[in-house]
Amino acid sequence: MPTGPVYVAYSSAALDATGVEGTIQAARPLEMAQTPNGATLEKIHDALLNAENPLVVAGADIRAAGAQNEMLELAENYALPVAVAFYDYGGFPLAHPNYVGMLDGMSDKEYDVVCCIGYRQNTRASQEDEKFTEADTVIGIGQDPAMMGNTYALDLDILGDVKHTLKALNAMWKPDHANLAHIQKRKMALAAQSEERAAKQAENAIKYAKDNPIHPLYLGHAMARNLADNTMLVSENFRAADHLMPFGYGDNDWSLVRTAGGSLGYGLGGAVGAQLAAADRPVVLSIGDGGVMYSSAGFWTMARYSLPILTVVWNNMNYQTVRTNFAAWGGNMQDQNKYPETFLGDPAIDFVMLAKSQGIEGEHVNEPGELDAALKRGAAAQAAGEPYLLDVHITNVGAGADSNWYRAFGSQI
Ligand SMILES: Cc1ncc(C[n+]2csc(CCOP(=O)(O)OP(=O)(O)O)c2C)c(N)n1
Repeated sequence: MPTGPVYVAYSSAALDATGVEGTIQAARPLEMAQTPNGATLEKIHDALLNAENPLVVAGADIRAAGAQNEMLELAENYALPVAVAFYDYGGFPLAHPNYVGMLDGMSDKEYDVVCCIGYRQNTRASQEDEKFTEADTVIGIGQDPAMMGNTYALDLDILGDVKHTLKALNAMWKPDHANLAHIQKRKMALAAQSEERAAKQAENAIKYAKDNPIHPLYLGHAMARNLADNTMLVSENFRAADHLMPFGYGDNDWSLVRTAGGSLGYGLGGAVGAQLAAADRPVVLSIGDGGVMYSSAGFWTMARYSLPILTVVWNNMNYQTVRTNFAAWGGNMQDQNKYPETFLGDPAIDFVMLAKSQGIEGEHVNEPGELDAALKRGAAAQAAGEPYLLDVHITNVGAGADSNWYRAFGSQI
């Protein structure tokens, strides 16, 4: 299945050539074989139906194939718990009862049947990354050979258009199956865990509402409730609160753009690209203060081309991810509560001025009580066709959150 973006390269000679005419021909996508092997489908159907403790991991191929409805039908019929890939919270509707979490944040061990759909089991090229070691049957379905290949062996697999495969699988479902006791039990367990997570999140939204400085989870909740329907969120914000955003498959739901890995620097360019590609959708850039500084020249591009992107800077004056990783490693840094090169204050960077210097209006948000109104102003500016920036001052959380030490030039720790 062809995917974008398309990279076009010209030789120097071609760039210098004059009077040359090229034609880009409009074409339909290549037709992909539609009929998966019946015997394999049969085995996948049996495995999913009879599993004691199944799990589906929903990856990028589902959206690439436009197979969201087929995915929902499969999950709902077979009462399958669905996890998403590494920080890929846009991979499945988060409010759906079958959603169970991000795979990297939960155990991958207690499942007997695991069905990976456009999901690669090994993303870090290390042995520790081997997943589902206790499963009897690991199934792989997907159309992207790069996603399916060069990873651990599969027991059952179909390389082919995800939409066709899921459609064929769904056709094997018989209404009677719904009466099976273990399917009903699975359904009830899924509804219960989903309600529990929603209740916990609602509780947190209230619990952190008054924290001052603003708690990052509270900022996440405030964004989810104040920003526009159908938002396309470009997230360069690893430890933030993407899991609280209303991502889903529906027209009013949000969708997520982020890298598959963890390299910083794509945020502003990614938001510019997203807005150019989806001119009629509200684009919000959710980015850490550290992340902004990798690509801050992109504000000028937003202003120059009137791209109505709302940027929310999660300003904790820290490389918090690095600090907490240092702490998790243990040793001297943790013992002394001193984390080199992670405190970004002194002087504090003023992101409102940074944006203003490039032609974008914005404001600081310091108080939790100001947050809703500020986000609404941001959304209104966006709706009026203007880029806008909110520099939201949030608190640090996790190990070393109280440390604002930094090493003087030339000194030892
Ligand atoms: C190009 C690149 N350089 C360095 C890193 C290492 N790194 C990972 S997270 C991070 C800090 C990000 O800080 P910020 O955007 O403020 O988010 P926070 O961790 O505070 O939530 C850094 C430097 C990286 N991921 N990519």
